[in-house]
Amino acid sequence: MLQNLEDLKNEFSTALNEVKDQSSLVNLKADFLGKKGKLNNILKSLKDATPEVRKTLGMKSNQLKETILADIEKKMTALELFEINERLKKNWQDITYRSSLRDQGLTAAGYHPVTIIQREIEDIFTSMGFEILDGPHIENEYYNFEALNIPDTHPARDMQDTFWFKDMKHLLRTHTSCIQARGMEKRTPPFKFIGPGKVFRCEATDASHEAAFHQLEGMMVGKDISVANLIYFMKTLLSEIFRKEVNVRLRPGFFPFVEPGFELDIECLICGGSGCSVCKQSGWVELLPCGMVHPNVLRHGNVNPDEYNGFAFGLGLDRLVMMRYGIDDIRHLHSGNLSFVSQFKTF
Ligand code: FA5
Repeated sequence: MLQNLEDLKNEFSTALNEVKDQSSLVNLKADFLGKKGKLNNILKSLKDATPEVRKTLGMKSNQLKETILADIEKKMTALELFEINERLKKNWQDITYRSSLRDQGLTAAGYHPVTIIQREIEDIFTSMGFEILDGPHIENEYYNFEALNIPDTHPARDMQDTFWFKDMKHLLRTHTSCIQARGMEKRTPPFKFIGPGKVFRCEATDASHEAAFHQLEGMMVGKDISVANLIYFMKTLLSEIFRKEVNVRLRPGFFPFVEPGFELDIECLICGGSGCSVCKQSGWVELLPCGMVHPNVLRHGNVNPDEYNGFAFGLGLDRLVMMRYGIDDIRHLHSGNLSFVSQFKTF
């Protein structure tokens, strides 16, 4: 009988090795440990054995039962894992947004062209050691005007038609220059940063004007910074963005927060300079006003103008995007039209 138990153990090991799925394993368990199973058959014959043999065989058969149960449990866990992996292999799906859209026969939309160019500019400036700052869309008049050397009664407040809140103290920021006013306060020179974002003006729209558009502010403050430094950074920006020679012109421009101030225009890439609705028939597009930071602005930012100076610029991001991609109306950018947006790719 002991030999029978030993044979049963070997038989079970061989059978277990051949089991390839969970249902066969369940059957195997019933075959060996079930009421009418092989182990019980051996135990039935115990009734004719002597008490000593019964005791030894009872103990041995219990041990065998425990071993079989443990082996079955181990095998069950391994089979479950194997079956899950097989199912995963068969039913593999790329659940990323793009491919699930593709599976449904839809074309994935690209990034908005303003986002594409903004990120390119961020890369250009961070590679030159600039930080990227952010600021609130709802501003108070201090950061939008006063800190930028535009006091309450200054006529320059009318240069940018403003959406005021009812309290007449808060407004939708009219330019990203507020980011320079805020950024300066929290830094000690030397520092340099850019600040991209949406700005809002209460003005009528046309091919090159929107009421909500994007600017990208830049500021560098340190010792002995010159107009030559400003021009170097502007040239680097334009050559990186356009990757070809573009004609630019620098002319004097008035902004209360810079002295001297300049307007950097780009020859219109829509009409090649011959005149169109984007450049208002002038052949040039106002793109990049800039200048040397006014001492009063430095003072508002707790920077001593006798020790430090700097430059600032306020790039018109939407217009740059229009020039880069040859878009002949700014309103396309804000149309929310997916087939328009999905045409754009990075270089
Ligand atoms: C300013 O907003 C200044 N804060 C820029 C500046 C910063 C000057 C730092 C000096 C130093 P301006 O109003 O010109 O300047 O606007 C800057 C750029 O934004 C323009 O050159 C133009 O490219 C773009 N822009 C202005 N108004 C609109 C509009 N309504 N729609 C689309 N783009 C506009």
